[in-house]
Amino acid sequence: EAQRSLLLSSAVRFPPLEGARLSYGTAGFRTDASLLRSTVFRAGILAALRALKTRSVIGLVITASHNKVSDNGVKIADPTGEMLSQDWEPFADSLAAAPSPDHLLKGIIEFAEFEKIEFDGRKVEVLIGRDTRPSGQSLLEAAKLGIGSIIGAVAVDVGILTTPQLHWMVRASNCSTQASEFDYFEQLSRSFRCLMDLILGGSESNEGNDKVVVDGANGVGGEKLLVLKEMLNLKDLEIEVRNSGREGGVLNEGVGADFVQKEKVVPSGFGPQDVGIRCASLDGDADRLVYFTAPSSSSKIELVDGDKILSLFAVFIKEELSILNKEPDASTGDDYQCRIGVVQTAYANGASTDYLKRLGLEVFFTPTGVKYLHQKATQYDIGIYFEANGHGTILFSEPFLRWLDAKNNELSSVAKGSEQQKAALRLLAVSKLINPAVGDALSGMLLVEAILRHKGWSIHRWSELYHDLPSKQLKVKVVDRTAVVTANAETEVVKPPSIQEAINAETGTFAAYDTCCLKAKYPQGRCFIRPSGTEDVIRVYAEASTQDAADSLANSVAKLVD
Ligand code: NG1
Ligand code: ZN
Repeated sequence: EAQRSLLLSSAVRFPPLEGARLSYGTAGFRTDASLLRSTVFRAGILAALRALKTRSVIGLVITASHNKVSDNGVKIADPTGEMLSQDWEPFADSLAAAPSPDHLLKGIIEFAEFEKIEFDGRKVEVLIGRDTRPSGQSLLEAAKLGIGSIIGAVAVDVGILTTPQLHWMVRASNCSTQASEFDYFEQLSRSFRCLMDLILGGSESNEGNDKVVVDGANGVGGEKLLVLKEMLNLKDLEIEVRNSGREGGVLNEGVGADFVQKEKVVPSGFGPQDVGIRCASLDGDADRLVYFTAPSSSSKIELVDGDKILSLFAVFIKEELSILNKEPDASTGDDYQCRIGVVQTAYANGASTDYLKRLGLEVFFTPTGVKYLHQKATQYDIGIYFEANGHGTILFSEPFLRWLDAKNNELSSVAKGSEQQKAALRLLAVSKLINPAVGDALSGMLLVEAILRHKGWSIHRWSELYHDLPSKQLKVKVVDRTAVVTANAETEVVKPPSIQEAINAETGTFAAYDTCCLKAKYPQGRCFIRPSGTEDVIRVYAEASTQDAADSLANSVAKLVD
């Protein structure tokens, strides 16, 4: 009874949205910030219920990532730091859509009964983090009230954080006592220094390569990177941060990883003075990372995207594993069949997939959205996943890490200081450096920097791993994006039925007997469409052997959608 009246009294303060119906999409609820208060309040309730159900610390993140500064969003992190379990998403949608406080209350009671959630007053915590958006403060208050309206749930404001920091803290809170932001920085800097100590001896000279300039998207990432830099106190790597937000630029406007990856031009604040220098760009909440170099003449940058970061990680891990398994004299006999898997989406450049398969790796495709990639990656001993846009990480299975630890212990008595033991130590350091909860631009960047140093590679050498097929992305505004339904990791449209045929005809995917006499319309052409999970648009992706062909394929398919 007390629970009912508490809920009703706060719910009346957050009237539901008229008209706009939000759904818990690729990355939670996202829309114009002015429309979000009621949804964030309800997301607070959802997070509190999730905490009661799991009896664990849950996270609530207020961010709209790479979207414009006037947007905002809210998503929930589960006890492991992963995205909210998908079986709760329909409930999230119905909470957000409840037309009145009474409906809201009824929905909550029914769901709580169904999920056997007990309101026994035992204390559970929800950590709330937010990005630098000005709307964050008022949405934070709404989230707190939502959480506070569930008896037993306690809101903990952990301040302005990168999205991956919050996910990391939730995970850490549930398995250790060291779960503060300081502990996050400590862990990253300790494991990075450890990795650097293990590679410095063997690396070639790195002259001219000891600097990286980072675009912080005028968001939270630049500021946090400056803190990390202080803690790292590096002598052999200079990190310069631009667009940290201190200079007054607008979040994600002409800056940031999404802009750089989609437009393929330098972010503002970068220019001819940076030719030849390794540059990186974070997105607004620092869960995406891309690298690039500034062009000397043309306006297009050399882009090193998520696919190439994935490829670099895969090359490195594969090499370390083979060093670890290949020294017969020091071998301790107990081999472990380590399954490495790579997870991509349809947006992965075709050239990257070819390259990864040539390396002998198993490549798996999931729909867009890290919740799908992450889940698949957990099925391997070492699962490496990345979206082309730069969101990704590496997951290590518990059994593999236990084996690696034991192997390292054995090697330290029979082959101390050998390359084989160093390989074990390097892999262990990587597992501590990389964020196990979610893609993290800061930890990802440190790993890239360590691997480049280890291999003595410039960004150009890295970029030459393979050549991207030219590609083009467009978005088409539509009234109802849910009218398009896809299958096969989004590579095929199943509804409306005629569209896929039209796309095939446009791409030149003919029946086999045609190919001897007809030239394919677009050599190496590939094109797919899908509804965005974060915007009211249908996205079109095309790739082909030339930029003109990719542009024209994307344009003609976009016309089919309109
Ligand atoms: P949508 O709007 O569903 O395409 C975008 C990205 C996703 C993911 C989410 C979350 C592309 C093509 N899509 O999703 O990969 O990062 O935003 O931020 O980049
Ligand atoms: Zn992001």
